[in-house]
Amino acid sequence: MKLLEFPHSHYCEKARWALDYKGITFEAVAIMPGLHMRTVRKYAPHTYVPVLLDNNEVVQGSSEIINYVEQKQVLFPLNPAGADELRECLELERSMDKRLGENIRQVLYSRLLAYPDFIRHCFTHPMNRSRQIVFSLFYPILRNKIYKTYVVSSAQVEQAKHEFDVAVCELENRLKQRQYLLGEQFTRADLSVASMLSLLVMPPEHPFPWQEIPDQQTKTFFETFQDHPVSDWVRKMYRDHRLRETEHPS
Ligand SMILES: N[C@@H](CCC(=O)N[C@@H](CS)C(=O)NCC(=O)O)C(=O)O
Repeated sequence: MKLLEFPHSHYCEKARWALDYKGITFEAVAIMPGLHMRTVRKYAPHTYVPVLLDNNEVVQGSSEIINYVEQKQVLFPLNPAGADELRECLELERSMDKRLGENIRQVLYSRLLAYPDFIRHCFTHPMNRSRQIVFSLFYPILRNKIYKTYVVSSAQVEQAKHEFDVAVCELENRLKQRQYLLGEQFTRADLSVASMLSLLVMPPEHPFPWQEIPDQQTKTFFETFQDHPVSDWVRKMYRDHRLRETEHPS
């Protein structure tokens, strides 16, 4: 089984975590941004990753990958048992993927695209040297494209920051009296939310080697978030549930 990915993407982390949690062995394959469109479109209708390739099956998107592994491996369920809880869980996942995931991506790219070496590391650290050189050569074009797609304007970045803060505040309130987002058990909602916030918190169990943040404003934003109760919760989710395949109780 192969997972086509951008290593630092929080949506890819969500898919990796689900696969690891289920004890499913897979090979993560980092693909070149820009050229990824052709690679991914060979298999799937849209251009985004993660994409899971399992013999003839192609599954695109982090939530779809969770649906797929949930059917393939019924042990260690990520869906809650009841129909109402499942509905609520899926809605929370969908909403937080957008409100946390899309907004934090916009905020981070708005600052970090100015640091080519840092961005090269994010996309290409598992690739060989020649592919890293290709990345650097094409970076000016790629930077433009990422900016237009994900950053857009400083007004929209401000809006993204606001929406992100509101979503985090909601999570903080929700987690005041409980350990998990729904019920008494770890579910895909916890896995998704913790993944969406993983870049900010960088728990030690996260498999991506993050480099020192090169931008002071972003660094301060990261530092401020470290003491947040939601950060503590993300660290706990990773500590307790980010099992690797080899660590799974059989
Ligand atoms: N809804 C999708 C979103 C995935 C997504 O936005 N992936 C981004 C990387 S963070 C991507 O591949 N962008 C490139 C593209 O869309 O061509 C999911 O949950 O997997």
